[in-house]
Amino acid sequence: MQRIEKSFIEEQNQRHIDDLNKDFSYLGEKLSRSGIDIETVTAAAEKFQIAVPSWGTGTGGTRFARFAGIGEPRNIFEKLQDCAVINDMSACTDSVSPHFPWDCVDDFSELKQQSDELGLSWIAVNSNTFQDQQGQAHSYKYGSLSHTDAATRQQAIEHNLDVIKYGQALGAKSLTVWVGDGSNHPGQQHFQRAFERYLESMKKIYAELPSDWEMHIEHKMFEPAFYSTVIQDWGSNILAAMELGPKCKSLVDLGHHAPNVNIEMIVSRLIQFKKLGGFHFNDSKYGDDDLDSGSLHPYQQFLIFNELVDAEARQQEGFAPAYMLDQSHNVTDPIESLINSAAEVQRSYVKALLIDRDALYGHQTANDAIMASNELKKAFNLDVSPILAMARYRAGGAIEPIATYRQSGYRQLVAKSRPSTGGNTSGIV
Ligand code: PSV
Ligand code: MN
Repeated sequence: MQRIEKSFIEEQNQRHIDDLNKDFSYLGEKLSRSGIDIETVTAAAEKFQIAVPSWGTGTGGTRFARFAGIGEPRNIFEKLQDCAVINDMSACTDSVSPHFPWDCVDDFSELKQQSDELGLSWIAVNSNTFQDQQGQAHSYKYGSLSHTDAATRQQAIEHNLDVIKYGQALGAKSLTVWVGDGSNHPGQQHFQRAFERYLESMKKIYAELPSDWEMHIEHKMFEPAFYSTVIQDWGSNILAAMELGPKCKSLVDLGHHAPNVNIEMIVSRLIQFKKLGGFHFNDSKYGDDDLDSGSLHPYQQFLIFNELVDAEARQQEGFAPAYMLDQSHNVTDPIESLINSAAEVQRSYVKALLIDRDALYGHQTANDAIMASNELKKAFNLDVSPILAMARYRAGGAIEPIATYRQSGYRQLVAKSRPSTGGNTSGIV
């Protein structure tokens, strides 16, 4: 199986290591003046991991068109191969989140064996009741878990139970449920009844959850339904999670809120009530754009990590969110976007670690708004790239991941054995 050889990565690293050592020691000296030990921060950066979505490795598209890239993965085995390359470069993406039935295989033990060999694990299996699958008896056109028809709801429940089984075979520990259920016309759906039916279905799935598993509910304001969605916002989400029980938590996809919503405050609320299950990181300008993490709103991402690191520092009970990317790469090589995005999320984490929390709490207590804001800005404005590069280098990754990946010629090599998937289809992945 095509990989980028360790020796090649090392060879490329040798070209950058002297510069990195200089930048790292300069930054270390600068941070030490603020009482921060760069080694402690670098060790934390090395531990940081974020999962890659299997569906993000293929070129994405919109409902208008999809323009295929070369050498796109055609199945979960090839997606996994690309995920290994992403992890070899970034050294912070050692797990993959699969989506079913997209990633269904006949033999899950073969898939597990391949992921083990590649040093990758599985996290958060995703069910799909927002599309009809070939040969299924009942259509999801008017909903799935909240459908008015009991047989359709039952079919959606059974699919989720199957997904749990696939996840168990792969060693995953959580199920993420996002439904496209909702309505396009005022009056089309009885809000309360639809939510009741959803809860009734979810209770049946929750009851079958393995004892060491969690269930994560993902809310989304619109799309594919454009007037209302059953799990529209974090309010409906946390209500459902509370109704279902302690193993059910909320998952925050950054692109699933109204513009300008204060996502970091939602994150704080979920942390406080032990309901933060995980994240789908991405960036957006208008809606669920699924752009690369940190490409538009790095400060917002940093403010979210301010909340996360604060919870970590306070050792908040029940705090262990799963970090995942969920993006659609329409004009870039998905491998490059995923490497960059993982590093951008890691960057937000590292910057949040630099915040002087005692000073911040002091400014908050003294109601000193300017100093509180400056305390955050001080950390945000620091360029922590040498810490990220050193963490990668020490973990066996690439100091310059994009350059190394391009230099390896991986995409051109796999293109030889992966025929084009075709460009003229529309499609959201
Ligand atoms: C829905 O927009 C979503 O964010 C959910 O996480 C889905 O599983 C994924 O995208 C599908 O692309
Ligand atoms: Mn998502």
